[in-house]
Amino acid sequence: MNEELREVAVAVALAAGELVSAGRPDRVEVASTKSSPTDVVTAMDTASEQLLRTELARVRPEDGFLGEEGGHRPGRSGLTWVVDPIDGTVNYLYGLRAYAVSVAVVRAADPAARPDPATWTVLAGAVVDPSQGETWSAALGGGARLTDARGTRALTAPTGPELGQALVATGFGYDARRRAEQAAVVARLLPGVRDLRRVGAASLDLCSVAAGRVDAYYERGLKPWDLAAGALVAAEAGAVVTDFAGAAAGGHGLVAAARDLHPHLLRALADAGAGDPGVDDTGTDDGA
Ligand code: LIP
Repeated sequence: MNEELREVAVAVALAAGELVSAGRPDRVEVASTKSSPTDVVTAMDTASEQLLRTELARVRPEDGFLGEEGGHRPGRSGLTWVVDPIDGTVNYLYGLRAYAVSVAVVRAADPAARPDPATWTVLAGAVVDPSQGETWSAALGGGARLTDARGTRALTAPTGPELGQALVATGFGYDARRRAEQAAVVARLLPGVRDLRRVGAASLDLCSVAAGRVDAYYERGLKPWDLAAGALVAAEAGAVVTDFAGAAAGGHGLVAAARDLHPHLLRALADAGAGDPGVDDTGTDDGA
């Protein structure tokens, strides 16, 4: 079944990816804002989510749906589709190429409740990067794959360098106080690693860990839809994905790294204060 779910995730993510890339106007307007003035929504975010919601309701009518823009609709099957219609919306707004459509299906611990990364099981997922023509996918127990113009290949994450040689990706939230905390962590971590990368789309950062394009990625404050599919791609490729304490990842923290690097990075992040109590730290992964 997980392979069938992977195919559904890939098919609907490709359709939404085509919509947002072919339909991108030369000048993208901000339609509205959410948690802060820099947390923007474009008309394409909404159109992409509507396409995903409609297609998934057609092919999987019993399943639930949780989308970044439209919230949660419970299902009857015990499975819920968790979608980010455009991950990297600010990049999309500015015409930068690093944006993706992320689609995952999860089995939540409590089928009636809003799916929570700390307790859910991701069964399958797909991340479509229209600009690169790349489709990343994974099925629980079925491995991770990358499909591009050269064909489809299985992904196996490298074991990783020692910390001082590690190329680490990270990200910053939409809350200015949170960004100040994240900048302080970066200032403490940076001298101890090779370098940092800020791509602007968690789903692509996680897939880059799976492919060894970076050695690690960490971020705090992610929403369920930012991490659902990419975390499975990274884990199925053999990387380790946890929170700052080595437990299940979620909005309170996510660290994805090559297997041998992960414990060393966890220690360095703890020393840098990445998991310390901070702004807006409600402990819940409530995205809306
Ligand atoms: C983005 C994440 C990214 C984070 C941004 C933003 P969005 O998601 O993918 O990792 O640093 O602040 O949350 O808002 O483009 O879906």
